[in-house]
Amino acid sequence: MIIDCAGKSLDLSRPAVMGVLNLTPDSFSGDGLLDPEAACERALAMQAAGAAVIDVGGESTRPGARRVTVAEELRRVVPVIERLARRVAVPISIDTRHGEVMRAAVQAGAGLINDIAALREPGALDAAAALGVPVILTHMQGEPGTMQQAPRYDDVVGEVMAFFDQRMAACRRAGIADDRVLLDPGFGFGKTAAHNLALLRALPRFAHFRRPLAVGLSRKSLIGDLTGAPVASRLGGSIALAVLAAERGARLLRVHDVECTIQALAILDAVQATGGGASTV
Ligand code: PT1
Repeated sequence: MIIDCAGKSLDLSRPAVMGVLNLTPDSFSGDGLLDPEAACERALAMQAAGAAVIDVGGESTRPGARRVTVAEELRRVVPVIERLARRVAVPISIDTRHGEVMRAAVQAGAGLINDIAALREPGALDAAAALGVPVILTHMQGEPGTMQQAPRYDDVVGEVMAFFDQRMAACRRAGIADDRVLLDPGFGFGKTAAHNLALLRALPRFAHFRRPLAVGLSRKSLIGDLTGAPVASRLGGSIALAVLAAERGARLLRVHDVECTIQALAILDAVQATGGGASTV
């Protein structure tokens, strides 16, 4: 399964890694960057480590994060995307909820839209339809500012699946065909640890949609909930979750620690024996 990202290919026939490039001073993971040159160096390092996509974001969406203005978001992401488009070979995705930022980012060289609001913000659906690039639709209950106050579901897996049906239908009506869509259950977006674990266990059921599954688990509070580890010490949990998600069918893993995740996925690939090598012994 190869996804065309405005002329650059993203091969999802096996699990691939999306490297996080935060351009926010308030990133939850503590790696937020603002200087465009430093951001570009970091993107090149993630590409060299094996990232198949670089995900550029100018607005933090971690629990409790505050909105920034569209002007501020544009100021953070556009100069970096322009630079990356010239220097990075892999596709660039834009992590935004705002149609105006999607348009400017794709104009600057982004080839994939990563929207944690699943194109529900005013103008986002039309912008994505007009831009013609693939879109990641993520499930979120509530808003980043308040989503972790009291997440509640009768059936978290069923409700996320119903949400995907609704959003894919909205996309189709707007002119975004199914083959441009990736789906993401939105770990940590209005979910307790029990909800996140239920979704992880149920990931194989999402094959029902016949679309590539993206997941973001890296350094999230789920790991803190399960282990007590603070955000700066969650590499082990992040790797475990990446492998467990890939084993259950996730094809795009959004991570901070690209090199370690690629190494872990190589082990999974060998054990699953899809890569030749030891498989014929
Ligand atoms: C994600 C994701 C994302 N996560 C996609 N994009 C974030 N497609 C940003 C916590 O519980 O999962 N998928 N873009 C970051 N958001 C969070 C959410 C960060 C929850 C931290 C937590 O700690």
